Amino acid sequence: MDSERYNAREAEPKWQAIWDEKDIFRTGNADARPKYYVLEMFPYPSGRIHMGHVRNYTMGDVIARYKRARGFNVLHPMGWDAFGMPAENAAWHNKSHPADWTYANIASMRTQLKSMGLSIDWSREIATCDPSYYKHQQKMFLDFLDAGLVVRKKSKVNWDPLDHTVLANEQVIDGRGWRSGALVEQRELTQWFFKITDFAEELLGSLDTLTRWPEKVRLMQANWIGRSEGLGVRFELDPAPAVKAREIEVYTTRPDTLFGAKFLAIAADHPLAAEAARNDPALAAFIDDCHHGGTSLAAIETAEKKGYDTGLKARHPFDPEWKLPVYAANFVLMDYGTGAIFGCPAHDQRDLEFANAYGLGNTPVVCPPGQDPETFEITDTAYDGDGVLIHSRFLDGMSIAAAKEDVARRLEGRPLGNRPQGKREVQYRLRDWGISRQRYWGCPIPIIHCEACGVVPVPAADLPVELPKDMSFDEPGNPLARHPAWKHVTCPKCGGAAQRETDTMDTFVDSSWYFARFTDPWNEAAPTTPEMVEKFLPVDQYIGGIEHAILHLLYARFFTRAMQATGHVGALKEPFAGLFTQGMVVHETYRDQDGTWLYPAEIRLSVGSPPQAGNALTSVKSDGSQAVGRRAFSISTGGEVTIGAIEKMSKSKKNTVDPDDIILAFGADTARWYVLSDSPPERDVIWTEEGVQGAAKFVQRLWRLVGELKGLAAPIVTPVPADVSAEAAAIRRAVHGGLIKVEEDIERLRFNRAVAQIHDLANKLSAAVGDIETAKVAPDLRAAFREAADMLTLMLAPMMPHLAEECWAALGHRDLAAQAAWPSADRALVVEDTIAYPVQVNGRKRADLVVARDAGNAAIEAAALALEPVRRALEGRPVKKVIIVPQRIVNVVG
Ligand code: ANZ
Ligand code: ZN
Repeated sequence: MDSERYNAREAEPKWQAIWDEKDIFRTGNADARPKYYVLEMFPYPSGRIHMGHVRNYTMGDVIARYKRARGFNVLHPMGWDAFGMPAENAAWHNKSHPADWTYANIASMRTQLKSMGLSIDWSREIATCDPSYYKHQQKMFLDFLDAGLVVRKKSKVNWDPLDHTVLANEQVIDGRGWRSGALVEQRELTQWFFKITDFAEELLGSLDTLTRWPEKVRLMQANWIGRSEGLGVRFELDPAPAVKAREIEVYTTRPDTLFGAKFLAIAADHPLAAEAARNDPALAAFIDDCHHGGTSLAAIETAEKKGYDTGLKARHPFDPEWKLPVYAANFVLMDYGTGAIFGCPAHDQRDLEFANAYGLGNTPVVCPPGQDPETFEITDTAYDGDGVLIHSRFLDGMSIAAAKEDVARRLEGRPLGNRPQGKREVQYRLRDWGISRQRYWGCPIPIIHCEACGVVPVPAADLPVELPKDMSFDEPGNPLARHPAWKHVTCPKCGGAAQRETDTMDTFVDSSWYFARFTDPWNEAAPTTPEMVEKFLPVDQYIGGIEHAILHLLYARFFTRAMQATGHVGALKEPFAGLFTQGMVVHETYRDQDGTWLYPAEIRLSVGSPPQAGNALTSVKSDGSQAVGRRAFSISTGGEVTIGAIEKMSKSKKNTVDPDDIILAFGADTARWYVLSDSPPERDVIWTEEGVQGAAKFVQRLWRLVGELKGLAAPIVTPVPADVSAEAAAIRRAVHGGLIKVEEDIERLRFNRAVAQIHDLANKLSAAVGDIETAKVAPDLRAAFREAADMLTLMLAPMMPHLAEECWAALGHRDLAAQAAWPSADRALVVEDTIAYPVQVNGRKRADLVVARDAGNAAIEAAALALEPVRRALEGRPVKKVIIVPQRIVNVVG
């Protein structure tokens, strides 16, 4: 065995077929063992898997295999997030049908994933574009509607006038549609919304319970939900002929700065602005102008601050003689707070930019610590830090908190009309989730519009509302709305002619509950089987990219609550108990003399040190030339190629490697091993040719080592005798010590360290094997080698499952490594039998003392005093006292 090379290309498909045939990764819903649910974010079927998938799914698979070996009933399913724009775009370009395109992609990606040797229960596979999946989603939509969790309302959307479609905020680039390039308009459309805001407080509060989530992700969600505590303040308006209203209500989180107010501003869509614009064409034009450009917060925040003076005047709440101008302004959003603000330029950057543009001045009212109130000035940068109130009459000298409280109390206690002038309020940035998309390739919204009856839900018995197959994609806009027949139906209520809703659901809806469907994907009658949801959920370990930190993870948390309210998930609250966000796979870039990008497969490298992993992107110089003496040449022309920066693998820069090529050349185990090694899993890992070669070599080395161990080993099931020689004890200590560390590292998802432990153990065992003369291996040593070979193989198994099977079989086992129990480490073996004490003389450390762990105090004292450095330090003085702190330290007082 030790002379042959391990042939991954033969071994891997062989073992995959055996696992398949024995169906060993199927998870029993009736299995009574404790469950463990490990899930990687399911892929979009784009056509081919990429290295990011390889890393993601390998991590999940290591956990799945490890937990299975530890006796858990592991659920490790896979599915496809299969609706979405790319299929429709492909249909547009290739005249193919989105369904054909999608299912063909799924088939090839499934084959690819299988070639990685993932331990997945494929019997639970789901595709969100399948009517057998989306029918349940439609049912839940109707249940949510019944429960008041779905509403239909008007909202502002990004409208692309050329493509006739709504665009997501991400699809608006510099105010233009990403595909058409047309200037985007804001339109009011009636859309369907999920009422995620009903759960704002709950979604925020429960973040504290997610102790196994990255702090960063919890913070991002908290900011997104954006709870703010402030005051609603009503300002009296001077009577003006143009408008009927006599007041404006603003929302402020800084009532303490009221004496620094310089203006009021209302949103362009504020009813007052519309009213004032009736007699003011210039204001009307300004409002119209505000409707161009995106609706996203980012778009608004970066836009130049523009306003228009409405001519209205508002009275300061604490000084009726003090009149503030009222502007319509582009940076005030209608759907936050009251759609109106008072502007305090000294302490708010947006207000300052605005005031500087319109010559409104500023008065600082909070003085930073250490500044002189007489001279403190604001010019270009607003001050939003802590300090003491100044220029603020009765608030002068107060802290910000005290001033806020004082203003709130005064305004709450004072009527304006028949209500108090101020009211404490809590606001959230979170908005209801608009799910309507004017697209074909999504889950149809199960609604019928009838002239007589209005909005009518599709009866549950008529679900699914299936997408029509005969489609044409040759015009822009929503293909479903153009279909000649599909939308025409009879009203389920009155039997009259009616029309289907032609919008489909946002694809984020599809991914908001798939993890629950996996617990019982066979249930045809209902979306879930609540007992199974309660049995398997929450997901114990969820793994995916940080890019989903907010949307997907927040939507899924909302959906779980909505499903709970409608009886679909039992008592489940949070879907994901543990979350891990993995880093990217990055690679050098290559360019030839003409500046054309080249694939790694198109170049040949000359020797030199490859870039080091660890802190990937940050450690690379701006030109990317971090590696030393390394040169690259084009294989086709032989010309030298410039090695560029290390970046996220992307098709545009051609710095990708194809998982298929890697698996074909080196085997899946090598690819798996490599993506786990080198970098902590949350950091980026640099893919290099040298690195993958190194991993491939290590596979061969392990194979040889197990062969050598086998040559020296006792037959199977030879227990190691209780009393063994020092040599055998050392081997056992290395193996059991390594096992304990690998265990800890996998439990804590420190896969790179688990890999390093196995390297370390392999070195120790190679050394032990090298020292042996085969002829005279004593029985205890043979037993220790047997144990070492078996345990090393099982330790490898979660990471390199195919190699492990091959070794396991070669070692004479009849069962599968994938089904073997995790070896149990004997901790007693690892405890060293000696211990080192630092020895201090009068408080200064003078020496180290190595004694037997079980040495008594008298023996320790005698040994310590006999040490040469200790005697020297005592300089002949008598010893007054020796204090021994067991297992810790020896103190000599002299
Ligand atoms: C006066 C003030 C003075 C403000 C100051 C800030 C600093 P958060 O924390 O996000 O809730 N604001 C209120 N409604 C707005 C809207 N519809 N569009 C744009 N801005 C709006 O922010 C609340 C603050 O954002 C409010 O407090 C208000 O400006 C502004 F030194 O009021 B503040
Ligand atoms: Zn009707």
